[in-house]
Formats: sequence, C-alpha cells, structure tokens
Amino acid sequence: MEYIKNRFYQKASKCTSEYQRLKQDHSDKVIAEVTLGQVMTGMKGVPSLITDTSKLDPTTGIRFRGYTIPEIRERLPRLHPDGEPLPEGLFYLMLVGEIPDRDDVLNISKDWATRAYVPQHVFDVIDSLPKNSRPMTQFSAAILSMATDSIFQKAYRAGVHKKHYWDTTYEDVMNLIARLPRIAAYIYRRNFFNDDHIEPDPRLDWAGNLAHMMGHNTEEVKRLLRLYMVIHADHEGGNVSAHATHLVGSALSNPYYAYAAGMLGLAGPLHGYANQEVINWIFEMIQELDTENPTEEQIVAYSEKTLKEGRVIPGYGHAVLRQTDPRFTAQQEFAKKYIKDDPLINIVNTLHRVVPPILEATGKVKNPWPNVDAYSGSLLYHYGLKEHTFYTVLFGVSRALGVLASLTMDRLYGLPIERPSSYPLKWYKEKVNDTTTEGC
Ligand code: HAX
Repeated sequence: MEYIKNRFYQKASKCTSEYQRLKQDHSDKVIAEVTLGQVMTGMKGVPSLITDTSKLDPTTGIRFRGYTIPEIRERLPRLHPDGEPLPEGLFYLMLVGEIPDRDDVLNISKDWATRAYVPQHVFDVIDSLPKNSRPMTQFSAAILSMATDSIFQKAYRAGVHKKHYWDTTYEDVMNLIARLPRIAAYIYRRNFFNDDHIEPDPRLDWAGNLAHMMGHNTEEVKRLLRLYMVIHADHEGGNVSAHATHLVGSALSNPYYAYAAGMLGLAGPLHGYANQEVINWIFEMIQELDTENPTEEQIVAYSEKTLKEGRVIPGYGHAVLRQTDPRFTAQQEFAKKYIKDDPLINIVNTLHRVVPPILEATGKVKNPWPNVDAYSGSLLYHYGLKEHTFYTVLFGVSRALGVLASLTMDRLYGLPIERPSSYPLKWYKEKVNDTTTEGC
C-alpha cells in the first residue's frame, strides 16, 4: 500500500525538519536536571528519548498520539459494530499520527496478508530447538533468523544515502509485522498441539488470522486478541522492550535485530514475562489453598506471605504509572461484558480489591495498583488459551506495532547512535561530596 507509506513520509518528514531545526538552534539549552536518585533508580523520569507514537501519563495512563485507551476503543475502525478496533488501525495512528478510516485499516490488513510469507528456514530454526525451550526463546530465534531477508541491510551494504534509510526500514517493518502471527502460531501449535499446524487465511485480519492459526477460530477469541493486540502495542519509549529496540536500532542494526533485542528484554519477569508470573502465582495459590474459590481472607494471607518471602506480587506496581492501569480496566470491562462467572477472573477481581492496601502498607511500593499483566492471563485462560508459557509471545507480537513504528520514525529523523555516559560509583560519591567510606 504505497499510499500509506507516502502519507507517513509526507507527515513525518515535517517532524524531521523540526528535529533538525531544534538540534541546530537549541542544542545548548538546559531542559532538565538529573538527581542521583534518578540515576540509582534506573534513570526514571530522565528525559532522554524522542518517541512520537505514545506517551505515558502517570495518572491517566497511555495515550497513543494523544488518544487514551477508551478513546481509541471508541474511535478506531472495527470489523463488527460491537467488536474491538483492529490493531492495524492503531499501527496507522502511531505511524501517521491520524485516526485512519475503515478503508485505510482494511488496506493495511490486505497489505500485511500479502507480506505474510515466512521463509522455510525460519521454521527450520524453530524446529531445531528443543520443544522444552521457552516459547520466547523460539520466537526471538525465529525473528533473528529472518534477518536474512532484511531489505534495509542489503540497501545499506549497497551504499544507499542515509536520507533513504527510513524507506527500506519501513519495508522491513511491514514484512516483519506481517509475518509475526504465523511465527507465533507455529510455535504455539508446535509446542502444544503436536506440530499440527494451520495455514494462514489471507482473507482474515491480522489478529483474526492469529486466532485462526492458533486453532481458536471463534469470534470470541478473535475479539479478545484484537483488544489484546491494541492495548499491549506501545508504552512510550523508555520501557525495556521499546528502549532495547530503539537502542539496538540506533547502531543501524537491521529491524529484525532491533526487534529481537526488544523481545529479549520483554522476556524478563519484571516486564512481559509478568503475564505468565501472574497466572503461575494464582495457580500456586489455588494449589496451596486447595480451592478454586478462595475467600478474601485467604487471598490476603497468601499475598502477605508472598511479600514476606521476599517476592513481588506479579501484575502490581509500575515504574511510571501511579493509578490502576487503563489497560487493566479495559480488560476488566471486557470481562464484565462477556463473561458471567469464572473462578480465575473472580480471583483477579478480588486481588484488585485486596492487594493495593497490602502493597501500600509496605511503605515503599510507589504504585500499589494493578498493571496490564494482572488481567490478561485470566482472559486468555477463560477462552481456552491455557498454555501460559506462551503468553509473553502474544505480548511480543503486539509490542511490534509500537516499537517498529517508532524505529521507522527514528530512521526518518536520522537519530544518532545512542551513547549515554557511565561513571564508576566513586565519581557519583564525589559529585555529592560524600566522604563516608565503607571500604568500597
Ligand atoms: N510486589 C512487591 N514489591 C514491589 C512491587 C510488587 N508488585 N512493586 C514494587 N515493589 C517493590 C520493589 O521491588 C522495590 O523494592 P526494594 O526497594 O526492596 O528494591 C520497591 O517496591 C520500590 O519499587 P518501585 O519504585 O515502586 O517500582 P520499580 O519502578 O522499581 O519497579 C516494577 C516497577 C513493575 C518492576 C515493580 O512494580 C514490580 O516488580 N512489579 C511486579 C512485576 C510486574 O508486574 N511487572 C510488570 C510491569 C508492567 C510491565 O512492564 N509489563 O510488561
């Protein structure tokens, strides 16, 4: 769909001029100060990245190009009047900066369907890994193995002018996103359905096709996956998966390498792996208490015990958010609308009531409220996607939309290689005139 690429270029190249002008005219202006505390807590709040696709507000949550989750659920085109918006529309919004119309979205669906062919060697790479290797290991290896197809890399080697880097990046990004449902579903069917694979159906939308290839070909699962793919797509630029993609991409590594790096970060338990941890933790609780319907008191006691053991309560807390995550709320509303009574969802709702005061009482947790991962597993489980070791792969497929739209933008801006400074601990000590010595 050449017109979408052109529309992106027309809109985004104006931002490129602004970027160049700002750099030239204002580079010496001070925009923020950095405290030692920020350095020591993972650079929280230090403005140092340019990301246009989305911005995270601590109280109102994520805004995609200015639109909140309820707004995009209301305004983005959908296939069915009472369904969820198509993730293709969110990708368009993040890339172009405008709400697309229905034709734009259907055209992206068609474009991705035509780009969805996965070379045989990618399946061979997946098949060469032991079946007990984690789905995220298989997913990342598959993405890396596709770098053989990178158009950006070929163009770079052929000596293309740097002002055209964005063009081949765009092509790689569209091919990569288009292929992800096939790869994810292949890993799913390999691991959990004895290699009984299902061919893609090019008439389906991106998320619908994923549901179909996973073998969950119902309108309910398609609707859930559309919601899932929308809400997990982006969370501004500083989270580990987005930042890792950007960082590796800043060395002009091809988009397959950059996105694979992001996925390796997403695989960590403090990030995307938390969606598995939540379900593991709840099942441990059910097993230990020997009931699928624990009382509120039992859930409180189990949560307190987890903290005493020096573990985190998965699905709670956030580095930036200071309120219930609107991605959690969107899933809660979805469950309220479509699911009558489900023991797992009942536990998740009880946790929502009891965990925040418990975390608040520790006096150290900055955000006691639930994040996106607190709900997602229980919904997937309800609809029959019970294989929780796979959940982070689903998160990864969705996250491609935001981080790869941003990477395309990075290349159009011509952002430089990222290179912050590091110092020994001693240097920071001197900076704050600390003369105490502990023998370090
Ligand atoms: N349970 C217990 N302790 C928690 C906690 C939780 N859910 N959340 C934070 N804390 C603790 C921290 O471990 C930290 O303890 P120490 O001072 O002893 O190191 C203290 O509270 C202060 O942490 P914070 O400033 O509030 O939080 P951070 O910005 O450091 O970390 C995390 C944010 C999301 C990593 C954290 O809240 C956490 O570990 N949560 C549980 C795991 C989780 O749900 N991760 C998914 C987050 C969303 C996401 O990225 N999804 O992909």
